[in-house]
Amino acid sequence: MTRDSAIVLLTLDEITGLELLRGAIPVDSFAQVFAVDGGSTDGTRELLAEMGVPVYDQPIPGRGVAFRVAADVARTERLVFFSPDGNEDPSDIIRLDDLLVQGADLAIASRFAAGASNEEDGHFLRPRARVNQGFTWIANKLFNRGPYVTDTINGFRAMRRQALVELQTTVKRFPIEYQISIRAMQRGWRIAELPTNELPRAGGESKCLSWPVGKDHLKVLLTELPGSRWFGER
Ligand SMILES: Nc1nc2c(ncn2[C@@H]2O[C@H](COP(=O)(O)OP(=O)(O)O)[C@@H](O)[C@H]2O)c(=O)[nH]1
Ligand SMILES: [Mg+2]
Repeated sequence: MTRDSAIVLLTLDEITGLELLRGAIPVDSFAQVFAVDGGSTDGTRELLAEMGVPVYDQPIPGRGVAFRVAADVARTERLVFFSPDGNEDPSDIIRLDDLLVQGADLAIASRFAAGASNEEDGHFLRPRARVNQGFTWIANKLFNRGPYVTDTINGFRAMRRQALVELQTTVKRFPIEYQISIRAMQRGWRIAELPTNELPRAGGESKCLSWPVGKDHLKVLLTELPGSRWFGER
């Protein structure tokens, strides 16, 4: 039986990862599978077409914009966002959807939960992981009244289509996930995490440049601050 859920592939020049993972994405279990593409020119779009996956364009680039396009075009109750760049383990796709079925409002594949691992494990300084965990700590302090969320930033996540619409997100680029996590916390939504193993990028390059993306996360923190525990009712 297919799930009332869609796999949303987020792509911007991910031909290598997509070729590697195409057989491992559980397309048959889901009612809908589609891609939102940020303007790939490396053959990603052609490969998606060959796989029979519809490709939707976005009016301007950015993952945040892609999330909203996905909410517009999906016909299912639930959405699982999967980025086929090699970092995310496709065997977690169904597990994330299951967390929603079990009652979570937001399901996040966590790179920092007990039993999880992230790309930088084994490195000495782990700068990216530390900055990630710093932003997560602040979000928990400012906005969370529920159990500690260990990864507020990872893009590998699932939620109901209607919940995404309700959050009225505004972020255009990478920190869309941070805004979603924060707004879910503000509303006291049930956030469930799944420990995941972050794998190495398959090919191509990360579009997530540390400094600009870090700055964008700070901006999200500032814009969401009026809804924090400091300003809101306690
Ligand atoms: N649809 C869409 N996908 C994007 C865009 N920017 C990045 N992505 C995809 O989002 C995923 C994560 O991006 P990546 O650069 O790997 O970030 P990192 O994993 O944080 O290093 C990849 O699958 C990218 O192809 C965009 O503007 N639109
Ligand atoms: Mg990646």
